[in-house]
Amino acid sequence: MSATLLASISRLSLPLHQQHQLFLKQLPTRLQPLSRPLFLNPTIIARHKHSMTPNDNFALPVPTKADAKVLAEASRSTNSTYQFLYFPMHGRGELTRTLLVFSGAKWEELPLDLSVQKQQLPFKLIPILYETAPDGTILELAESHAIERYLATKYGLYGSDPYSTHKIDQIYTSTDFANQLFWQRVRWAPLDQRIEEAHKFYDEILPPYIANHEAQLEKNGGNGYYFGESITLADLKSAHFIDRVLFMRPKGAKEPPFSNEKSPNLWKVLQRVNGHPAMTAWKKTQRYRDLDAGSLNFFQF
Ligand SMILES: N[C@@H](CCC(=O)N[C@@H](CS)C(=O)NCC(=O)O)C(=O)O
Repeated sequence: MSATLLASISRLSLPLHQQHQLFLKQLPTRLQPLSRPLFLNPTIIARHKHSMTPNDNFALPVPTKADAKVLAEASRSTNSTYQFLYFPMHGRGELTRTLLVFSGAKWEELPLDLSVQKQQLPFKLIPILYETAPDGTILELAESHAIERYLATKYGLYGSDPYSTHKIDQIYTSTDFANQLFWQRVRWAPLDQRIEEAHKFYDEILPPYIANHEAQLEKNGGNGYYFGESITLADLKSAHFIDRVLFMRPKGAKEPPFSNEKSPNLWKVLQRVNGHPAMTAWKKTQRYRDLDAGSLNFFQF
């Protein structure tokens, strides 16, 4: 038996978070620092194998082939169950997991092995969400933003008319733009430039973002919601962004300018979202902590 095979088998008998840590330790040093997007790095992908139990099989649900009416009907169900395929870290899966938690739906993670599963995925990328409606119809949902908007629509977090949906989408898109800059400039920065890049991000990118969003929130009375008196996709998106910027502060970097003093309205949004009972419970789970550890390890924070 080859040494590589032996190493893989012994890794599979470990709890998921330890498998992930081990996986990261085993990465060839030439791939570090991680300064290129994951999807450009097939060697990482091929080696990013892990499973929930040693006996997992990696077969994916088979989407139902049916006419549009049947699929449309299935998509209207608010009583569906879900299976989610993504890496054991937050990344592009974070908001989908949160939406599943908020919806109160039954959901689980699927074991991941892209070397087996990739070719079956519509865009050959994850995250992917499989929805099973009560009549057994299986829908395959791809592209993180499209999945998020789909779930938000289904569970009443995405406005009730085209204009209110558009207003929520403005916030979502504006925050997404800032978030993408955070990924490109800070998360993927070469390790020796990360603090400098983080400071530039805090000093140059965040102040106009904060000023604009504080003003938007002020229009709603500064009550900690972008719109009305309840959480929408806009609040979830911005709260996640702030949460990640605070969580993924490079060691040795100064504090990002998100606080009660520096961004009071955004801070309230963060408190509203993190203080929601579903979110509080989710953040306390071992799974959530494992995802935190997965993100920190993967990005070497
Ligand atoms: N636009 C896609 C991007 C998805 C994407 O880049 N996924 C990465 C992980 S975050 C992936 O699947 N990488 C695996 C690969 O490239 O083989 C989305 O938002 O869902």
